[in-house]
Amino acid sequence: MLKLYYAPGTCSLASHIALEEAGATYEARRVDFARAEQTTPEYLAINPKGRVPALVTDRGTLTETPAILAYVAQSFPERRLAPLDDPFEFARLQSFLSYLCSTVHVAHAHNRRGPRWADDPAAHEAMKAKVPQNMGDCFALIENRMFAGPFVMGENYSIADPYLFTIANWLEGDGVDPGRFPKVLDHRNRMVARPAVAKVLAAVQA
Ligand SMILES: N[C@@H](CCC(=O)N[C@@H](CS)C(=O)NCC(=O)O)C(=O)O
Repeated sequence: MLKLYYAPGTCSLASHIALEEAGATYEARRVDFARAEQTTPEYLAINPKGRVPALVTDRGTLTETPAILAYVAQSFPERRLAPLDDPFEFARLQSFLSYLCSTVHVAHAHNRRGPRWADDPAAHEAMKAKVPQNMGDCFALIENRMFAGPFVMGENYSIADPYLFTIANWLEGDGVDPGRFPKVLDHRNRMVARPAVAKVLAAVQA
């Protein structure tokens, strides 16, 4: 059975929702960040990166949200969570996932994870101060140029939707007013109403 290692409030929410939308049989295992469980030898044996998400499959462990999302979409093709038979559309989808992973998530991480990039406390403060602008700029691009509507990639719900939802939930904490992005905010509200999303949110917050 698939086993997802997750922590509340993190990017693992996207993979969690995708598994639920796919109708997958899986076990969700919480990693306790308050105890720094992600740094323990036991967890590092599962994911040497010391991060969530990690998805344990019968063929090995997958990490990196875009890879896990694509794996879920390809493993449950009947759920149509990605345009699997269209190379160009699938590449467009991956382009969106990659942007969230490598640019938007990294901009967000400068809020609390400054010690990854500098030792100087003043540098941490400088990085933190830049987060609202960088996250605001990223979401302006998503709102104005990337979000097709009604779902991220257009008419069809896809693995990009839980990923955008997950990161859009960080806006307030990053000092950005989500009201600046009406399409993203409307999408966030519609996502909460989806049964799979409500189920995962309830489980994660329990
Ligand atoms: N590129 C990875 C990023 C994973 C990542 O940074 N996860 C964060 C939570 S959002 C984490 O586990 N942080 C724990 C830590 O830094 O100690 C992905 O997209 O899956």
